[in-house]
Amino acid sequence: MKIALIGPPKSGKTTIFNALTGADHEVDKYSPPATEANIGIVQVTDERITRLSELYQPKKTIYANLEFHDFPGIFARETENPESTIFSEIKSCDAFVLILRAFKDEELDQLYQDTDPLKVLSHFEEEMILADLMVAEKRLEKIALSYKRGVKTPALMIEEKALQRIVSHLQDNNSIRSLELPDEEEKAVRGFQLMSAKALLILLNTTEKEFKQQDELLSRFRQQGYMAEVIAGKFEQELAALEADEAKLFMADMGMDMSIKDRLSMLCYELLGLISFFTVGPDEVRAWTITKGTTAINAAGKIHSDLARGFIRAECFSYEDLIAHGSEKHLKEKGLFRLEGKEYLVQDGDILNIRFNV
Ligand SMILES: Nc1nc2c(ncn2[C@@H]2O[C@H](COP(=O)(O)OP(=O)(O)OP(=O)(O)O)[C@@H](O)[C@H]2O)c(=O)[nH]1
Ligand SMILES: [Mg+2]
Repeated sequence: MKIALIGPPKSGKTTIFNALTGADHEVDKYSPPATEANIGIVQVTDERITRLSELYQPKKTIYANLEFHDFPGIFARETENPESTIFSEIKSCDAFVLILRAFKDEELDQLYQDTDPLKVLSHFEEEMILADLMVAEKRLEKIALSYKRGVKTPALMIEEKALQRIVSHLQDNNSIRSLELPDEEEKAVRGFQLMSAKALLILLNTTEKEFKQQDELLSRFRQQGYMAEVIAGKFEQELAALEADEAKLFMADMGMDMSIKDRLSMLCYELLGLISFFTVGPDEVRAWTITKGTTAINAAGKIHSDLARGFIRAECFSYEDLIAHGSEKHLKEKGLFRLEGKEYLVQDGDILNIRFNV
């Protein structure tokens, strides 16, 4: 999963990225916008994998991971081109974390007029809606042209219907996040990677002093239906540079019970409706990330396309049961070792072994 850190200039994106990944990219009030994104992979802490690894003693243990992309500030300049490489990279991410500045800084206030996080959010929503409108209208024109040339396929007609719904939704100033499309229409337009359709988490970046004073602002965002959280970016970056024990003391002082890495991973899982299933064995214990509601055959396809193609059955038991009963042998005796078919909906913590034949 690719998560984009986006926001207006100087809201603290790179500071937070550094804290998350342990990187040391320059953070500076006056530096011009970077020309490309910083990319970092964050391993998703999961005690269950640690326990499984102790149990199976595999050669390799692989945790799930999230890929964070730290983009330069956007939507601050008239001359920005929503068709530029940066924007297509942003659109290729699965979800957006919008970082808004909620710390005081007189110099930054002077450089950037809009400082009210609520206003900045509506500005972002407007810009994303405009960018999506451009894409959808352009495509509709192309479809109309095809019709004129006598090409009018059922697939094009479905796409046209979806785009017309999208355009009218956007013209009413709504983001696509709030539009429910029938499955086939949704599939027809998925490739456009519309910005206002992406899952969005708002992170208010503030100082350690003001960390506990953001409740009112947070609830305003939440009332509008957004998922919103607060973070002390600079403080987190300083924490990341400390020894673990020392960092824990500072965190306890602030009433923080999770590292930024664990907290953001958890939030992204929640935001995207993600869960994990596991594969175990003497070679490898591994976590796989899927969305809630994924069928056994699609989960098998995550591991390898052959496993989906030749899918016969999934041998399945739950992590909880394994820990409660101690071994696969005991699970079998208790009847907790199941065989599931293609359409079984994989649950968080399922341990799967796919039987297949190609
Ligand atoms: N006081 C305070 N300053 C911060 C905080 N987070 C970032 N800053 C400062 O804000 C300035 C910009 O931080 P960056 O992390 O580079 O911001 P950015 O969003 O990556 O900036 P661009 O990529 O240029 O848009 C730096 O001088 C940081 O030290 C914070 O939580 N508190
Ligand atoms: Mg930056």
